[in-house]
Amino acid sequence: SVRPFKELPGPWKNGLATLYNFWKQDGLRNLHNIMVNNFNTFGPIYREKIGYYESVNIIYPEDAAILFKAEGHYPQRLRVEPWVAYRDFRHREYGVLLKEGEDWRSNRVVLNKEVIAPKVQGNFVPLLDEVGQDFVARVFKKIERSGQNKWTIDLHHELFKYALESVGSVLYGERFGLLQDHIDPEAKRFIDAITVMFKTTTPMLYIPPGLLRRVGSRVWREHMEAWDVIFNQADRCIQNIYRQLRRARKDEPVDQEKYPGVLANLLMLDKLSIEDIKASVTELMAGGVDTTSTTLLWTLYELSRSPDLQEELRAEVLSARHSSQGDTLLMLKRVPLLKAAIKETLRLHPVAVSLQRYITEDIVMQNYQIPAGTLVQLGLYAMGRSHRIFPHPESYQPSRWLRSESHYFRSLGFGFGPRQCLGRRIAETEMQLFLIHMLENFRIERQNKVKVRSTFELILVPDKPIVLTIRPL
Ligand code: HEM
Ligand code: 2DC
Repeated sequence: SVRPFKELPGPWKNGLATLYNFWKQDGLRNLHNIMVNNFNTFGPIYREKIGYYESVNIIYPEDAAILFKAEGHYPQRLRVEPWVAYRDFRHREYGVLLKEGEDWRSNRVVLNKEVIAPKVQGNFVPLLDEVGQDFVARVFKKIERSGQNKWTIDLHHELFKYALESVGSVLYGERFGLLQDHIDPEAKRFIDAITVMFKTTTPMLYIPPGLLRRVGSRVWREHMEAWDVIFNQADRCIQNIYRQLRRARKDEPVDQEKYPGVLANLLMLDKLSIEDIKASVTELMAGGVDTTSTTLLWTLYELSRSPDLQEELRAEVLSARHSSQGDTLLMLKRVPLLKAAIKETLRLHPVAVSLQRYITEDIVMQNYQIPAGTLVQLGLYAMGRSHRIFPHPESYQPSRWLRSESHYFRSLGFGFGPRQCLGRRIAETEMQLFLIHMLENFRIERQNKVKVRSTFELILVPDKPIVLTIRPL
């Protein structure tokens, strides 16, 4: 028979004791490892209370399927309170990331058509392809300047610029010029602010919102300052496009051929208020930097460790290039192994340590009763590394995604369902094009055999610099 909620194993009886243990284990940077340990100790389902938050944690794909069937019409994930508090404090509108209920849904429906519907990929490809080509040109320049026919570097900053340039070109239909030698210092400030914003979120994650401003006033101040930089920079970009549009309307014709960018389309569509558009476009701009760049860095790291796989991917890319005869959109349909490589990177190195939903109905998982309203977390990092779910989980094998075995609820790097990552289409296109251009032009080699692990800075990032050597083919 089904067992009651109160019999669930796990540290849920004393939230403060768990919070204390959490600090002792350096839980702030180790959240992903603590979850792995908890699954090892308690089994595939456990209940936990850390300070203020109570959740049920699961790891199996079958349970993920049950979870997402119970997410309801307005799926809700864990609210990142410091992000909400910033907006409340500054009287700024929430974007889709933080909206809830009907307000979330009506905004999301409009945004979906502009940023994630399959047909928009055709608009993004020429823009993102150009950014990819510029990145290659920049690498060639660096190689030439080195005088050694190679470039040895920790690419993370270059990738931040690539990612911001990419998301900027799609949102605004314009280039920032971040892949040139001299970049706008404001852009650098924006990039740094996002990293600080993520980093300063973690210490405040388990503290009740009311205490937020009083406790850890320094983190809170840094957090506020980071968001201020992010919002001011985004406001400037948005104002700029808004002005251009108004001028164009007066002076006649907008170029009908050229794709004007997500923001201009949203403004012309006139279905969302200006404040709603600003809020969500700011989130897209901020969400589009560390996420894709980190995933690309992990992918290059893995490819540098598997030269044979790198050759196999290169062969696939070269053959797709040849057979698609200059049609880049078509080319993207002919690189299944490359797409599998991105999935494989997100299996071992997910951006999000977990996916979470408040369930809207009573459910049964692993034979335990879970009441409606409970926060259920799927341990994405732990799932990707579980040998019960993925044979030889430690080995990077993109081809596992092309075999006929079941992939049911196993590839969840971007989340699931109507609340999944809004930037997914941009992220995937941008990452595929980057890897295509890199593989076509360069060989990626590792500098040393140091094993790099993940560390939790709200998103999971490498715990040490990844230094690679890039050589022309
Ligand atoms: C939400 C992952 C890139 C914007 C999410 C979620 C995940 C995720 C796991 C939560 C989904 C859920 O709860 O089901 C990733 C990964 C990325 C990436 C792995 C790249 C490798 C981006 C980019 C953007 C972006 C490039 C912006 C252009 C967003 C937004 C949401 C979101 C706005 C909130 C959507 C909503 O609540 O309706 N992302 N993301 N992400 N992401 Fe991403
Ligand atoms: C962090 O316990 C760990 O895509 C918490 O682009 C639970 C949690 C809740 C929401 C997750 C967050 C974690 C990680 C970062 C995510 C976020 C939802 C969206 C956000 C996954 C797992 C991210 C990175 C967005 C950020 C956009 C923002 C900069 C405007």
